[in-house]
Amino acid sequence: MNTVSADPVELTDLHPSRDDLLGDVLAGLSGTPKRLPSKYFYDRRGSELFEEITRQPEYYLTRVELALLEAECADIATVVGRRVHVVEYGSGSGRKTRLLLDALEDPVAYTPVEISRSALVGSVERLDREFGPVQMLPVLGDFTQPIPLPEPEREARRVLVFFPGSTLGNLTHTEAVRLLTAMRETIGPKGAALIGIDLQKSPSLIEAAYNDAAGVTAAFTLNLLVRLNRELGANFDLDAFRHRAVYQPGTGRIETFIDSQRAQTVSVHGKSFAFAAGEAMQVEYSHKYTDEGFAELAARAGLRVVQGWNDPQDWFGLRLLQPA
Ligand code: SAH
Ligand code: AVI
Repeated sequence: MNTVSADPVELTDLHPSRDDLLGDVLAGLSGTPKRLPSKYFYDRRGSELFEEITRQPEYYLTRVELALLEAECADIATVVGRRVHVVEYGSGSGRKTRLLLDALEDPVAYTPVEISRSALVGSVERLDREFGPVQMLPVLGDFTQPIPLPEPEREARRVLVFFPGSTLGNLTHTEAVRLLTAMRETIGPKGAALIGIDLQKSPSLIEAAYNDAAGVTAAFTLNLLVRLNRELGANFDLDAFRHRAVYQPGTGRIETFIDSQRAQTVSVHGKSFAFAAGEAMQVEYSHKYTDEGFAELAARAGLRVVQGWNDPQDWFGLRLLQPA
């Protein structure tokens, strides 16, 4: 770990992708079926494309969660209490953070944990300007790995983990329980976690959100191959692969694939990988939850749902968790 000055805010750099990208990609391409981890979508261009996705009419998640936060932030702030240290996983542009920090009474510090350097630096610069008294303690890191929590100068009454966007849904249930368990340790006995979850609804609405007409989600997915070409010296032919996202009602998740359009061989860091015509490489899950399903995941991690807020259509929910 080293700390570099991003004047006036100090950024703790845990070097999230440097060591893992090559090993994860080689392992993922060697398996059957081939897989790539979705956390590697978020280089600078990937973070920009994600923001563009949030502005697509089909991608209801951001619009609905922002409106839900606007409507319920005052209530959430009352339940959470004053002088908290907010720790946010996968904070992205920080648009939702603003609403939370604004509503909370005298928040002490803000620790975003982000894998995307450009998203982290941009959001912290904006938030620092807007929330001067809140100490900014950004961490460039992978939230699936142990994250040492920075210590704020002012003592906080409790830690609040904020994890909006249904980013939890990008993890398998086993990975989600592992992350929620680590979260319980991070918040300690007095802490709480506020998690955004996309709820199960009409499959056609869900599927449309991941297959927008403008093709932004497809560009976001395929940008992963652009990144591998640049950073790992791979030679994926962008015209020979296609994005495909399918909702599986049985598992309640969107499964996103990159399909090979023809038989071809791709070289990554000097190693060759053969793709059959039509072969699918699995690159992302986006789980949609039921109340019972989410409460069960939380319980497996030693957490219980103490309060919940849904939008008027029950499309998206925020759940406040505390140690059971
Ligand atoms: N919370 C924001 C952004 C969601 S996009 C919102 O609700 O709109 C998911 C964000 O999580 C991206 O900014 C991405 O860079 C980050 N992310 C994904 N996997 C991560 C990981 N393993 N560790 C840290 N950040 C991660
Ligand atoms: C960040 N995450 C919750 C988004 C999602 O909906 O799964 C990422 C995304 N993938 C395609 N579109 C958006």
